[in-house]
Amino acid sequence: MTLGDLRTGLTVADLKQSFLDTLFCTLGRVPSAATPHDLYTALALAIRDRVLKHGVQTLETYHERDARVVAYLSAEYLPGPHLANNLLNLGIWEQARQAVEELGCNLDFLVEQEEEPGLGNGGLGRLASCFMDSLASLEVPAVGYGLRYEFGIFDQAIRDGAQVEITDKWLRYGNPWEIVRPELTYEVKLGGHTEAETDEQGRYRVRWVPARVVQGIAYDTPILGYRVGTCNRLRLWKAEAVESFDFAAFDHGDYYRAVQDKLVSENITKVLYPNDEAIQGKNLRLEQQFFLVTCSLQDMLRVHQVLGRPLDKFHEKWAVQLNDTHPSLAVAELMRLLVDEHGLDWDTAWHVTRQTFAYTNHTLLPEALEKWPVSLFGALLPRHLEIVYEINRRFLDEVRARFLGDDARVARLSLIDEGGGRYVRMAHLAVVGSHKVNGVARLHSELLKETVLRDFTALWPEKFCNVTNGVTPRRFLALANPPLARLITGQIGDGWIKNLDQLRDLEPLADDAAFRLEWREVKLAAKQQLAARIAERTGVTVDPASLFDLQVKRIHEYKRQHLNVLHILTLYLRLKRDPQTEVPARTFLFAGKAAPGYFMAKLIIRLINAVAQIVNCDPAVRDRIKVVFCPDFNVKNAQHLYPAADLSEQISTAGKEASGTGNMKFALNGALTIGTLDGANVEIREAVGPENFFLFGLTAAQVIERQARSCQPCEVCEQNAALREVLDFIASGALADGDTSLFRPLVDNLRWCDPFHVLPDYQAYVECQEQVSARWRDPEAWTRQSILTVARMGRFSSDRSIREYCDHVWQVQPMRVALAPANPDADSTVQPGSSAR
Ligand code: NBG
Repeated sequence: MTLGDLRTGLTVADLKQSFLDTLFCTLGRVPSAATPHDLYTALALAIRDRVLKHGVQTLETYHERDARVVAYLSAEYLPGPHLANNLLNLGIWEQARQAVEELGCNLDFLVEQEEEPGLGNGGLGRLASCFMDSLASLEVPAVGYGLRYEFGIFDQAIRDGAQVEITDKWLRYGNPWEIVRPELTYEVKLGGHTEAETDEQGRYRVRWVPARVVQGIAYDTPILGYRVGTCNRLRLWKAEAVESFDFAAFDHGDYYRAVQDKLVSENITKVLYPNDEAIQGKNLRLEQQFFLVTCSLQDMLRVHQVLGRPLDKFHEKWAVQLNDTHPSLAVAELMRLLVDEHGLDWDTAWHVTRQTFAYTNHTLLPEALEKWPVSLFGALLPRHLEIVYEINRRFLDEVRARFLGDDARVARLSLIDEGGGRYVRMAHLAVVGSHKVNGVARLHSELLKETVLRDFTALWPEKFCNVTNGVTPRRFLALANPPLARLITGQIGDGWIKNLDQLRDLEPLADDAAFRLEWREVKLAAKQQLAARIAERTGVTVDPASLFDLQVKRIHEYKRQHLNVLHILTLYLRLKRDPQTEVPARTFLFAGKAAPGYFMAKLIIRLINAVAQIVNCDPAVRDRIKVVFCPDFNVKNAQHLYPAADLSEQISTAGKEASGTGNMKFALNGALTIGTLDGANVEIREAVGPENFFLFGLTAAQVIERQARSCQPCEVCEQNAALREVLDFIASGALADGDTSLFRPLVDNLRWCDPFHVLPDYQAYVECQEQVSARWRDPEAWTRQSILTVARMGRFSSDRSIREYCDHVWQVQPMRVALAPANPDADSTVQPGSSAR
């Protein structure tokens, strides 16, 4: 059997025919009756055919050559729309444009129809997707495992200045990128109890008798690399009822209960948890985590066995990365599968487990360090609790032997937190069960070793390393900013797309006045486009010639959007008092979602919108400063924001932002950064040069020291009249139609607690912003710095991050996938049932 050009050919004629055929044969439409979404779907399916050709070839290659494979385990992914990315990676953007144009359609319009999978909260999920892109582009054998949430992160609307959450029905019109694999289903046990017995050979065996069983079913999405044969896959699990189990469990005829069971089972992958303050203790969340790890590990074990490999060599073929603690149950689950289900002895299984896993920590914030009440854990996963206890017993024996009599240390290291209530500490489980642990930026990795994982560092110093995050230049420059990509490619060729260090060749052009002019024109065009989108979506008009000052990311107190607001109000009050004040025109743009249960974050959104209301309407300042909150920040919308930024706000409290990746996306698109010494800012500043980075604020060490001295925020207020004036202004009700209660919690929190050190950084921030304004007045100098920034961002490609993981964590080599010609003459007879797919 061979595949014809119709399904795989890349010429305009092939694509055109394929598009029409798919529209007719798969969707049952003729062009005249098709909706925009039909047309999008037909094109997506036609392109998917091309991508799948790579996918099939890739799997064959991995199996034939018995590849060592990276399995990235993540509860979140934010891939963004697939169509445009696949066109870019296949290198057929122009052909596709022409093909649909000849049929009277516009490619940009079709691309715009795609609804993105919002299967993550923010940076962590987007990082997972950048990594999937880089793994494929670097030809590394890999699979991503995750959850197919029916409802992803909520869509955000702004009504009367406040966030409103709208259910994300992303699957409503179907998803052309996924392929369901009904034959790949795994049983997932939940609850119940365990029974111990001694088998015929006299071995101690434990049987888990669950109270419920559901099943996980695989949905695959192909992840194609950039201009390579490699196409890896993202395998997402959906929960379903095991009908045979349901129906056998009770009297026949109890149809309604059977249906009820189906509903309950499907709940597990119903919805993504927003990263609220209090998700811990939510049973369903623990069910999700277990569901993810058991399906994924059973899948890996199945492949391993189909290929005839021995189980005690599992770790030689799989390198499993735990993306934060969400999948850290995998440590206990692999032990259970190997010992209970496959009969390995404990020591062998433990060796395999530890060599298999590595763990990435993504936060130091105490509220985000997962711990589960022992009672809840034991009720859902009785066997896993026993296994955790056994791992802990053996581990603490080792600790006691090394640190004789140091009971405090034993308590600190234990997998069980006993200080008031008993909890399973998931980070400890992940560290004990992994051979490598990394943070996501140099500063973060250092702080990790000094703070939350300090005792582990003393125990196993060699286990800890750093891999600074990166972002994919395909999506965040080539795709998001075609005019800038073209300008760069026109000068230095397109090698930068695969090797971002080549941007360095732009450096000499910073001194070229003609190039600087082109650079400015590209930026201005991006700002004009964004201005048009803003006018359309919010009704606010902004001046593309003004300085575009952007802060886009999740709304959180530690990220300090409110510090940004204090600066805006400072300018505003200054302009009110003295309209002659020289303030270069600035447009302040915000975007980001607040967790639905995070009161203070939602109040910050209200504050931003209230300030926008006042400032944008006040004739005294109009045209000097404008404030806009762009609703519904997601990957798709973000791609319009980064290219239009002049200034990138990275102003988190030092020591709190593990890395940040938005900081990289902005700088890669030529924005200058104003920021603190936090997360990857530190390394970005080093790379672009301190003269090209607006630095302010306390260092992480100073923050810790202030905390130790329990400094009072009001002391700062007493010494700073401008700050007092701004806080009084907010408290006065002037931003809330005279209502003094609305923003009181926010002002009081700053005045009396200020847990994120906003006030002590205020003065430095305002002064630093004055330097920004001064620099902006010199467009040539600004442009020069913008070019140099881009030229020096090569290090922040996620390709670099992935190479570091490959070399220092996974020990995995790339494997070239040779593409068969479009019409292979060779026999490719299908042999059913022989596969390790
Ligand atoms: C986030 C950090 C970011 C970091 C991303 C990706 C979590 C738990 N952590 O600073 O806050 O860039 O992870 O590493 O979402």
